[in-house]
Amino acid sequence: MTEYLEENLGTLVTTGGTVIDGTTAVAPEKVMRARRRIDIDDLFDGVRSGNRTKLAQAITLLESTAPAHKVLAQELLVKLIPFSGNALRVGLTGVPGVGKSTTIETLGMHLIEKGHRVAVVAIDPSSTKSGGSILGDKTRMAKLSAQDDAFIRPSPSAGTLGGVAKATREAMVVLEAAGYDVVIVETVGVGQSEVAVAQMVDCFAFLALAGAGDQLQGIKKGVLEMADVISINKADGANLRPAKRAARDLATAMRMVRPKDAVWTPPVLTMSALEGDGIEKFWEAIEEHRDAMVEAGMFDTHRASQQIGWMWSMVHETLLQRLNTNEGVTEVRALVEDQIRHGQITPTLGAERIMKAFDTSYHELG
Ligand SMILES: Nc1nc2c(ncn2[C@@H]2O[C@H](COP(=O)(O)OP(=O)(O)O)[C@@H](O)[C@H]2O)c(=O)[nH]1
Ligand SMILES: [Mg+2]
Repeated sequence: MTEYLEENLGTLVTTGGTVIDGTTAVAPEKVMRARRRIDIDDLFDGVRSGNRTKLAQAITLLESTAPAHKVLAQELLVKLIPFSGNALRVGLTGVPGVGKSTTIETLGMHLIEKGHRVAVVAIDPSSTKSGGSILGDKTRMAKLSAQDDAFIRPSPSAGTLGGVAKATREAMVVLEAAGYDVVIVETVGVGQSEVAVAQMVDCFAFLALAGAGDQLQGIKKGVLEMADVISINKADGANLRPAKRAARDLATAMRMVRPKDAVWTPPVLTMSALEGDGIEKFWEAIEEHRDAMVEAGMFDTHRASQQIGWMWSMVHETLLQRLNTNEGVTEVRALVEDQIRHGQITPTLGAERIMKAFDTSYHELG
């Protein structure tokens, strides 16, 4: 079995009968025991044939932090990857209340009418504390969630942003292998989650509102730099004119933002997710962006560099985990902190000592 894992999972190293998945040593017996309960071939067949229960189970497996499950999850992914990659991946962000869920409901129904199959996943860093907010409001997506051609998955409610982002990327693989050809990743405009989503999608869409007066609400320069499509939502009723004006102002402001890709200027649109006006144009802009990227030969290279970036972010996270649990570091950390507190050594020297303790202890283990 060890050989099998080595052959199939580049990420796994084996040492003395112990499987190491980068962070945790997993005893082969544990993997064996988990394998008796979880049938990877059965999950694979279920996902490929569009069985929703199996699909949900597969994603749950990917979200699991149990070391033995992680091994099985990677095994499932390796089988599914050849069947993935065929969806248009769209990120959607904006402050709470801007209308993301409403947009997904209206857009999702529009896409299904056009013959697409739509999957929705979420990254919500607040869900760890609040017990889930994004997509918790399935009532806003009542119609979409009742569709056979839609699959809606709330954000995993536990784990670090890195862990949740990993689970979401991997869920995308599974959803694509299940035949969904549009995957929408929703996030809130909080912290680093927007960056994480921008790094896993083909098109990053940003929703904003026209505020009281002529102020634009909830706009950070950083998010404008990441956006491929911008839309001012709630352009309806008395809000229509302010929304149009806000869109013009924002389009002007966008000229000051460094373009992300030379071949594409992010359009600033207006729409009413509630009434449906402008939703079609919103989708057209997303498709035009894709076409421009494909034509420039940048679509696939963008995805490839995302994959490489993803690998490095996992390396960083793993290193950090190892550092935090390293015995040598644990031994010296209190002393080093104390020396810095009393001005006996500089932070630079302290960092050197921590790293030396880490290196030494790490090599001794190996
Ligand atoms: N008037 C108007 N209200 C909207 C529109 N889109 C969303 N809303 C309302 O704004 C509130 C928040 O919408 P929601 O989709 O839950 O926002 P989210 O937090 O970004 O997901 C709800 O009461 C929606 O009905 C719109 O286009 N026009
Ligand atoms: Mg919502």
